[in-house]
Amino acid sequence: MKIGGVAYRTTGNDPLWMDDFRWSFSVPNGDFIDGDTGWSVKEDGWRIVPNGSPNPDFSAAFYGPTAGRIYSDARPVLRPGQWISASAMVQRNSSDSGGGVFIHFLDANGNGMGVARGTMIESGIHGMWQESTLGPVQVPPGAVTMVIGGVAYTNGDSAIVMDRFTWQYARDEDIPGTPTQSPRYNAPEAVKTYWYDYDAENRVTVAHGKLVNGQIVLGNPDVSYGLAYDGAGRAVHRRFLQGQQVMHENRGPSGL
Ligand SMILES: [Ca+2]
Repeated sequence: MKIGGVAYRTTGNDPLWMDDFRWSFSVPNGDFIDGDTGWSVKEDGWRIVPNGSPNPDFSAAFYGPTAGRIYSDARPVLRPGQWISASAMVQRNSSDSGGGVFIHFLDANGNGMGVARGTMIESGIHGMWQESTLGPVQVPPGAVTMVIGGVAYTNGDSAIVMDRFTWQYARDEDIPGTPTQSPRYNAPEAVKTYWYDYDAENRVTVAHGKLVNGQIVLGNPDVSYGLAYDGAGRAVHRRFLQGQQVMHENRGPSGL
């Protein structure tokens, strides 16, 4: 698909501005259409349950008794300084209950680097779907990935139901001219999966790699690269992935 803007003017010289075009896409199984998959971590009281019209598939439901969170398994790669938005639908079915979307930002070791909270849905007609929205918020320094989830509380009379988790962030697919099939930025990726390889002199030869068939190979090009050294121990050759292809880059001794 394409996104664009249309404008018209009939008089005057003042400019008409458009900016910040965005579109949302689903968190992997963010609508629970595949059932209880992709949401491994659930605090007590959360279950993936069948849900009726107008949402004839599964939803995440929190039965209480107090408060709890559910977390998506997806770990997209983020770019420093980029802006993130997210949303989720919330259905309240009793008083004294609420629910909303949140995002936790993580560094390369899985440590929390910040939390962004969406609007809490805490009022309105029982049974009506309402949208909890988050952001735009900027990725905090040091964060390389994020976790999306839902938080809910209820007095226990009936469940808070959440569904249709979406987010917005820049991916390779969004850059004109790059392959659109790549799932790299939307594939579930576990925290702490980066692998490093070293040569006999304990110098890094693969950074932020991944383990494939027992071998440490290049991973996501945003963070992963390989290095080779000259006789003086200077890193003079760098390689990284572009799509599925390994790219090579020779640098002078002062180039790295
Ligand atoms: Ca659903």
